[in-house]
Amino acid sequence: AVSHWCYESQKYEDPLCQGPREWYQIYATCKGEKQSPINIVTKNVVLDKSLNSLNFEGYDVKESSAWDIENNGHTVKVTLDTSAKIGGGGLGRKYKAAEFHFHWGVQVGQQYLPGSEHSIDGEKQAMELHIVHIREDASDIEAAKKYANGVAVLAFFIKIEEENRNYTSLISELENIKYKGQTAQMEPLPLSSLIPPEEDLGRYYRYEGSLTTPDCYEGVIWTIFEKPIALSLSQITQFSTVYFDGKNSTPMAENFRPVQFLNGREVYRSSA
Ligand code: SG7
Ligand code: ZN
Repeated sequence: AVSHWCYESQKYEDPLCQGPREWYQIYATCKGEKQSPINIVTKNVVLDKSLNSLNFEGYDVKESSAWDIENNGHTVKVTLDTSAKIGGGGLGRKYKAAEFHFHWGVQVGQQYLPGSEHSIDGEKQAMELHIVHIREDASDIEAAKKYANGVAVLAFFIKIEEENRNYTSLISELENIKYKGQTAQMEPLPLSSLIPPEEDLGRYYRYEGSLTTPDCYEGVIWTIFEKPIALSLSQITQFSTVYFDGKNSTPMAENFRPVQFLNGREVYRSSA
């Protein structure tokens, strides 16, 4: 069989799959010089006063058509109709929201081993939400990848705290997409309900990186917010009730790429 990419956590089940350290064998860009995720070392971060607050357009609006939520064998992903947009914040142009998905860790006994992709001063969080945006003039992600800076991802850490009722309906769909390739329809939510209130967003970090999955396209403007989203531990552990593949496969967990070298890149921070 043709080899396929996987996360380290899948290698027990599928020893021949290509883990993060081997992705480059099938996707050469994955060994590029501008890869993601990274560890953000706060003492090296450069304050950039031109990084003003982002403008969120349509983030408060509920999309008119149902959301498709999918288990794509790597994550849980919701496809968006690109009516929500971001601009400002030093982005240079507007980007429209195409999809969002999550990366998470694993529960071991009483502990939750964090599964965020980015880290700050070596510290990872339980989960990370990625809202993937594409250039306004691109028809889809594939078209956006033809440009430099074709994609802008907003990243939010998710911390173990109190229950977040805004996530109830999304998490309740997970039982309908247990296996790879399954999709379900759900009532749309305003994107703003899934992230911290705009007035609490505070500081963000900015750097130039890549997609964190193959093909590892380099041309992603990353924005990483310091202010985390809160979910309860029981909400977080429900993400691992879906599987990487079919019945009897490994529960989806630790679906993150390890941090990559900066290779001289600067990481900037906003003043707010
Ligand atoms: C997830 O992460 C998916 C991918 C996404 C990838 O595996 O949500 O999305 C699709 C459309 O399959 O890839 C092109 C793209 O957005 C990488 O996204 S990430 O760098 O934000 N983690
Ligand atoms: Zn992601």
